[in-house]
Amino acid sequence: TNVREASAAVKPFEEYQKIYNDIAEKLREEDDHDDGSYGPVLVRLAWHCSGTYDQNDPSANKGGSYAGTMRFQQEQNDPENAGLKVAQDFLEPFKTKYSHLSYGDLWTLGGVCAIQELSGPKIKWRPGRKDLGLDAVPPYHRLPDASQETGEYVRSVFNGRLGFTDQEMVCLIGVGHALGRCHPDASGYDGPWTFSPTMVTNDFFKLLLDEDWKIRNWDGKKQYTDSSTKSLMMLPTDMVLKKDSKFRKYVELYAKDEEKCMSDFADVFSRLLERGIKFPDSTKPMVFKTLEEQGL
Ligand code: DDH
Repeated sequence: TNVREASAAVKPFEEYQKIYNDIAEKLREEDDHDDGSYGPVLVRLAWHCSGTYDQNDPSANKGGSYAGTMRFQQEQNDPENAGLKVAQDFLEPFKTKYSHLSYGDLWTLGGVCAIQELSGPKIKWRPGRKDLGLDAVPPYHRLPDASQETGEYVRSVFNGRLGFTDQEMVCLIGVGHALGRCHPDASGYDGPWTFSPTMVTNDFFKLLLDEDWKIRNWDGKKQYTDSSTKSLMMLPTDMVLKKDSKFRKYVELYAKDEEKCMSDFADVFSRLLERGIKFPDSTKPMVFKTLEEQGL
C-alpha cells in the first residue's frame, strides 16, 4: 500500500502538550488577524498539507502531511495554497524552539490546537512525520478547485484520491467552512460562511439548508450569497452538498445533530491528517487538554 513509515515518538506526551500550549497561547495573544484569530488559517494549513495525498500514487511525490513539503516555494506557489504563508509564519517560531519537531508534525498539531481552542471537539493526534526533500513535492491540482460544481468532481478529490465516503466529505467540508473566510487577495473569493467564523459549529449545514442562496452580483468569481443578510458566502463546491441528494441527506443529518457532527468530524479530521502514514504500534494517539481545561 501507498504509505510511509512514521518514526517512533521521540518525546513523551507532556512535551507535545507543552508545544500545544505554546501554540494555543500565541493564538490567544495575537488577535489582530481577520475576525480576531489565526485559528482558521491554521486549520486550512493542516488540511492543505494533508489533502494532497493520493492513495493511487506510488511515486516519491505522493503528497500528504508526512513530508512537510509546503516549506518549499514550489508547493507554496500552488494557486490553491495562496494565503497559507501567514499560517506557516505563525508556526515557524515553534520549529526553531522545538527542533525535533518535523514540519508535518508542527502543521498538523497547529490545526488540532486551533480546532480545540476554537471550541471544537478533541482531535486525536500522533507524531513521527519526517521532512523530505524537493522530490517529495506533490503535483498541483490535487487540492480542490472551488469553481467546480458537480458531485463527481468533489468525489474525485475526496474519494478517488483521499479515500473518504460521501458522509465523511460532507462532514469535513461543512465543519471546515464553519471557520474563517475567503480573501480576494488569496483565492479571489470573498467573505465568511457563518456568523461565527472563529467557532467550530455545525452552522454551515444549517445555513446551507435554511438560507436562500443566490449568485452574487459582482465582478469577482462566481460565488453565492444569502438573500437575507447578503453578508455570507458559499462556494460553487459548497452548493454541490445541497444539490446532490446523496450529499444532502448528510447535510440534513449534521444540521439537526450537532453532537454527531462534532464526533464524526473529530474522527475524520484526525484520519485526514494521517493519510498515507503508518505509525508504529508504540505511538499511541494523543489527546491534548485545552488551555481552559488546564486553568491557563
Ligand atoms: Fe476550504 N477553502 N475548501 N476546506 N477552508 C477556503 C478557506 C478555508 C475549498 C476552498 C476554499 C475544505 C474543503 C474545501 C477551510 C477548511 C477546509 C477558501 C478561501 C477556499 C477557496 C481561501 C482564502 O481565500 O483565503 C474547497 C474547494 C474545498 C473542497 O473540499 C471542495 C476542508 C475539507 C477543510 C477542513 O478544514 C477540513 C478553512 C478553515 C478555511 C478558512 C481559511 C481562512 O484563512 O480563514
